[in-house]
Amino acid sequence: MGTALVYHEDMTATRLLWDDPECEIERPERLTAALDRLRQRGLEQRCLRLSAREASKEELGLVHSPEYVSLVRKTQVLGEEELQALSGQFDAIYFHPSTFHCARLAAGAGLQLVDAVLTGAVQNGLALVRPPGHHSQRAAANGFCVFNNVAIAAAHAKQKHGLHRILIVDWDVHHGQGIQYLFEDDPSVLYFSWHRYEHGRFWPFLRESDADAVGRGQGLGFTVNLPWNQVGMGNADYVAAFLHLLLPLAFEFDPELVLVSAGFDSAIGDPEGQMQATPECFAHLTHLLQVLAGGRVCAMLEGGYHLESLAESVCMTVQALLGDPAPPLSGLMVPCQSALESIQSARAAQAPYWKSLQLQGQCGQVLGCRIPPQAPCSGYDSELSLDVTPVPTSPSTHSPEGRPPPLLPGGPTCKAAAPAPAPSSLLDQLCLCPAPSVRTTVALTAPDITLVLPPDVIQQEGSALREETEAWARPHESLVREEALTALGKLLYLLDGMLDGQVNSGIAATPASAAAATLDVAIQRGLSHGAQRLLCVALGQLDRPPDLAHDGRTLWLNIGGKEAAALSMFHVATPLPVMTGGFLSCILGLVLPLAYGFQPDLVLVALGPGHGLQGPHAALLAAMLRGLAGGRVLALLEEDSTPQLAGILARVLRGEAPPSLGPSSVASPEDVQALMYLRGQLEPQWKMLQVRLIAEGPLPWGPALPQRSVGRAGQVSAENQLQCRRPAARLLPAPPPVVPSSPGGLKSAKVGAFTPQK
Ligand code: X5A
Ligand code: ZN
Repeated sequence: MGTALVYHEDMTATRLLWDDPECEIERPERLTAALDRLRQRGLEQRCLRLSAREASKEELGLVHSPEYVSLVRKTQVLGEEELQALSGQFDAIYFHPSTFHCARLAAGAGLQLVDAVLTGAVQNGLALVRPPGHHSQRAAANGFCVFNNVAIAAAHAKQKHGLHRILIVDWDVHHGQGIQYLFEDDPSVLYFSWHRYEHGRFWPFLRESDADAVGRGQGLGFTVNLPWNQVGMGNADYVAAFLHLLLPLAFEFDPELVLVSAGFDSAIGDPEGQMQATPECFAHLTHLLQVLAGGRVCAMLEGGYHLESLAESVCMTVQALLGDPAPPLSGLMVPCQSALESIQSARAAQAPYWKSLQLQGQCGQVLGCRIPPQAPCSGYDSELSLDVTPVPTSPSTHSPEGRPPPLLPGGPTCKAAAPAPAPSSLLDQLCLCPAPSVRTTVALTAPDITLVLPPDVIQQEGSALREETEAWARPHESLVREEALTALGKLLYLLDGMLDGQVNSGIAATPASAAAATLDVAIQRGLSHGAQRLLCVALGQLDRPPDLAHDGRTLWLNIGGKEAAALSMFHVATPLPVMTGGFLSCILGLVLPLAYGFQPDLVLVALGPGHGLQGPHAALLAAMLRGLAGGRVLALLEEDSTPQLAGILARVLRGEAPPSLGPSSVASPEDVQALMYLRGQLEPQWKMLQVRLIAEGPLPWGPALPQRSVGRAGQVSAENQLQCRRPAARLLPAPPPVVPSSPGGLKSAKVGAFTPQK
């Protein structure tokens, strides 16, 4: 299934006819700049192009009053002076004789996109529209917006497709107060907006844009506002907001559809937003949303006034929708103090309504913390700079100042000197090189596994040279057996393909008895072959290789250990959470913050003996880890894993959405305790873990938690089912077969000894 791009060139017609400094930034070139860049990058050609239609009177009536719609209709025949006079009755609005036509196309484009996604014609898509919509209200135009495109699409998805849970993510830098007003008491629409607020001193200057506006009546807790009180918010702040606020609620809500009010005035260079997030950040935000709702994501353009920044950010969004790996984020991944305060106050305001926030809140109190004085945002008054893509990771990304401090109090000595800022690091290359032609390769050893692989996933036949394989195997007793050697040879060949940039991601299998040794070799090989920072997520009974250096080049994370323990900041173990809710908070609250903070250029994820992970959980983990290292992820499986597990991993690694997990369960007390313990240990060093303001300096290291048996994620007891935040469950109707699918997608390619799967 592909990606739709909905557009109509008529939407370039509306424009400002008189002098108005506030409105002049909303101009036709916004659309043409974005579209031209999509064409230049070959992205438009990979999408299913849909020509926008006009929304009908009835469809506009889902959200707007009939009187307002006819008022806007009448602007078609007004002269310039009358248009200007009418415009003056609204805040930040201009009308043009073409406004009614354009605004009906903009709303219609959203409807077409939602129909294409909900009928199964495409997986996801973007509507490139003008005028924008999210400020528009039942009977009022506002902030360049005439009809509320996203709100109309949501109402339509409910009415025509029978949906019960829709998530709206408004990443535009302005508060979409229009959407908030329209769904304020509606529990079937969860509305999330972050916005420049500056304690109420930024447009639209509304008290109800603050974090304590959480909805009303039945809709309490279904409005989520994250006000930014300083400008200069960047990649780390945005990712932290997703990991620690939006995504926990979104998983608990379990949406059937995600609508994005995709304004790019929240990107660097924009004159309205004054923020610092780089275009690649939007690939990550999109990627993070694609794990929801089975990947049904409909993005609709809102703001975005710096043409260069807008065009790049639109490309990043479409790339992610197409399933391409996200380029690594540049800059230090340390959220600023003001962002942390905002995230914390939104979490506090929402905590009464969301189980996923409650348990952690309690633990925060147990740990006891004091609030440090406010620090300014990094880069808050810095000069705007927007690199023309590709944006190379600046050497400062790798500088020691940004790395966590070298020594952990109480932990073993570990030298965390930052890896030398090698100009040839994979991370730098990732930014400069085109994506590998082969996206995913599967190197399996058991030929009897009948894998149903997507056509562009390559089955690898090749193997490393025998002598080389034996040399790597020599120190390991468990690698002397012939089967283990064969598997290792294939793994080394695949790993080399990834490190040399021929292949993006892969899956390799190994006999269970050789899993630990094979992983050890894979780490050594990765580090000696160009990886600067290697993240290893080991599930099940896999011990950290004994001679792995504590030099900051490897971050070892074991999920499935007996107890939660941080032996150093680069060596972390946690038990496998028992409940789905615990698994999710482990991923969002521990694994991804560490991973984003570490900025690896290679990720190994090993499902070792007794990993206990169910397919959907493994798929979610792999899908989310794919956001790191430019998608350079190697999954290591046991040979006797089911074809289903290998198949689902192959699909998410090539960019398909993981299946949704369904109703969530709350985390067990043990899950929460383990997570809180590790956060307490690691927060001082890994700033992306922070969800509350903690004391400057390290927290005291407490005693290790008592041992507990290894549980299984996903076993949900009835009393732990969450019902309250999930309005009436109802399955989506089976998508009827519809129209042509996207012509895009990567073709099978033959590279070296990689041969296409039949
Ligand atoms: C859609 C959008 C902004 C209006 C700003 C008025 N509107 N000062 O970004
Ligand atoms: Zn905006």
